[in-house]
Amino acid sequence: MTGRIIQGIGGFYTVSSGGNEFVCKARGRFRKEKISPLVGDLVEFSPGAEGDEGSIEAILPRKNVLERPAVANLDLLLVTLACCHPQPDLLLADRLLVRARRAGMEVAVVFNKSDLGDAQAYARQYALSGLQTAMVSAATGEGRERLSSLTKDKVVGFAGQSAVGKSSLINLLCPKAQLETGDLSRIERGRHTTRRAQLLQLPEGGYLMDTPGFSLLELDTFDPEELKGLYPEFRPYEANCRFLGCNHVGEPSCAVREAAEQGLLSLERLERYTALFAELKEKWGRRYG
Ligand SMILES: Nc1nc2c(ncn2[C@@H]2O[C@H](COP(=O)(O)OP(=O)(O)O)[C@@H](O)[C@H]2O)c(=O)[nH]1
Ligand SMILES: [Mg+2]
Ligand SMILES: [Zn+2]
Repeated sequence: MTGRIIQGIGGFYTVSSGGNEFVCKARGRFRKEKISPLVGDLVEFSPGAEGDEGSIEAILPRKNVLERPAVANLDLLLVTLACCHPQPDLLLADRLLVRARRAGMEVAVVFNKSDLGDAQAYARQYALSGLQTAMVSAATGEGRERLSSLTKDKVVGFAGQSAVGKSSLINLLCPKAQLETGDLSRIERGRHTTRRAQLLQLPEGGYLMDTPGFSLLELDTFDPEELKGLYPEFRPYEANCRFLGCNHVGEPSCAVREAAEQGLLSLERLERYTALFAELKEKWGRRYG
């Protein structure tokens, strides 16, 4: 049988298949081959006889893998921010977008807590970048339809700073999830409510995954020349830059920069790109050190 791993605890995996759940152990050879099954994996398994656990026989090829949290095969990563409380950290959002795109995932940006403030100006930066955005309030339910249309039939992860309301949004879309939500002070004391990856199956199709919040995120070390490729909004302009291989970080006659100055792209996001480029360049320069 084939199914999807939705949870893994202490060597036991819950596999969802045809609306049923099966508890399975991974076969010994996975350990020998040093691959471990991940939440999100599509697997071949044999269900156990009455009362016994089944066993995972094979892991099907992965479409993508995220390391933290450890999860495979996400169709969409929703980078989640709050309109305020906490103040949106757009640089962190850009780091998450870069990371997810490098891992080959689709991305979209969600602003929660629309009942507390107006984040249209921030959302516009991402809309100008060709990203889907949603304004929602887990508290009032505003924007729920828009959010469900983004997540429908997909395996979706929510990522972002602590206390932006990731768990609350999952509860909004999937009330039976009843995830614990926390206030900021509790989180500041280091008590995270979400510890490990777990997929929740939606009755209308698809899966949602909560992730622990974080506020610091370093990019992996990779060639800074690759960064611009993770900003697909630059592509229509790049051919018009004066220099072949322009990185759009202050070179003369840069068409990407000009597009941003004309309001065709977000100048703020281009400036954060420039900062990330400098950071990567520095890391890349001392990669052997
Ligand atoms: N006013 C308001 N508060 C919210 C909203 N969504 C979540 N919260 C509150 O924000 C806090 C953090 O929410 P939580 O879902 O735990 O955030 P997480 O750390 O991202 O999972 C909790 O106190 C929630 O009740 C919202 O849309 N509006
Ligand atoms: Mg949470
Ligand atoms: Zn350029």
